[in-house]
Amino acid sequence: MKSSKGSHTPAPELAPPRPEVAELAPRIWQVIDDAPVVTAVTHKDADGDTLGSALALALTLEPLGKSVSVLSSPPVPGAWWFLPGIERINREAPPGNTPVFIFDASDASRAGTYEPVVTQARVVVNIDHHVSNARFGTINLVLTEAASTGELVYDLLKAWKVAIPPGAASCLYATILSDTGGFRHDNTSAHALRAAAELVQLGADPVAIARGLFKSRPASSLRMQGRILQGLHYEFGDRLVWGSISQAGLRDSGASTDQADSAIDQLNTVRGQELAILFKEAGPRLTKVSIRSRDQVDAAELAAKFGGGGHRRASGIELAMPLKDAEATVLAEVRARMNDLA
Ligand SMILES: [Mn+2]
Repeated sequence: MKSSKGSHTPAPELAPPRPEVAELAPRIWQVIDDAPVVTAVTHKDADGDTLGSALALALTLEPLGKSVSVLSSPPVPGAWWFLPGIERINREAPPGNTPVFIFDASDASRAGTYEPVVTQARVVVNIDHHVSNARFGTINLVLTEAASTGELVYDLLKAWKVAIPPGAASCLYATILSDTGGFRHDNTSAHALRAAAELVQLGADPVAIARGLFKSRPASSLRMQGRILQGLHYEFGDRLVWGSISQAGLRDSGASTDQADSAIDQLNTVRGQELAILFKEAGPRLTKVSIRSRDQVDAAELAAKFGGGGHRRASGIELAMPLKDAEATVLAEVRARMNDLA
């Protein structure tokens, strides 16, 4: 038995990485083995998953003597200020001829401004969990059962048997917390929960990440939400809940249109509810519509009727119409469907 010097914390027992990841891991390591500089690219309109994945790679590889340039198409949303390492985003100009990792992006165009960095790279490692991923990389680590792309990055780091610093663990934990909506969406799996627990063992700070994700909204968001909630309409015995926010309403509450995006989740909290719909006036002739459904209505199919898209339980539409016309158009279709439900 080894003698312990001072306080010795035993290394935590970690579950093995997914076999699919373990199989690809040596090939991916080969790509960066003798590269002093690696580039990590996020998708545009960056979210917690793409940023957390890229930053975790950077924070893990740098102590191993590699320099990692993290690129994210501007403007990078300010909401992610709390992620460890966020200050390093876009600090350097895109370096030429390095291996490129891209995270949570279904195709190269999702890199936005940095699309050429991806398309012109010699080697691209594409790590993602979207069903729609186009397998555009030299190496494609794409597993749709992963709750977040960061979960795959975590498996990769485990397969490489590299030390994961606490900051990287926090970034990876944030990818899981944000992509599962705080462990509420239907991608909340035992694997995701186990990974989250392990990341906390490795030093991730769940309080700081939860505070950053859920307790750091500007007060104007709450004021705007108050206006939306006050004006809600309840139909079909509360099974349909809908509301809207006008440009004037946004101005009065001091909120921006993108702050309205999270309000839909407040509408989708009523017991026995089937559909939540939020109409946002984005301009005199432009209305953005957010849809959330539970079981009976396919939100993706409903949105597709109006040229929109998304998932079964969450979708969106952009209508080239004034707010009132957009409400009337979408609600006519919605009410017909609600009438058809049992
Ligand atoms: Mn994701």
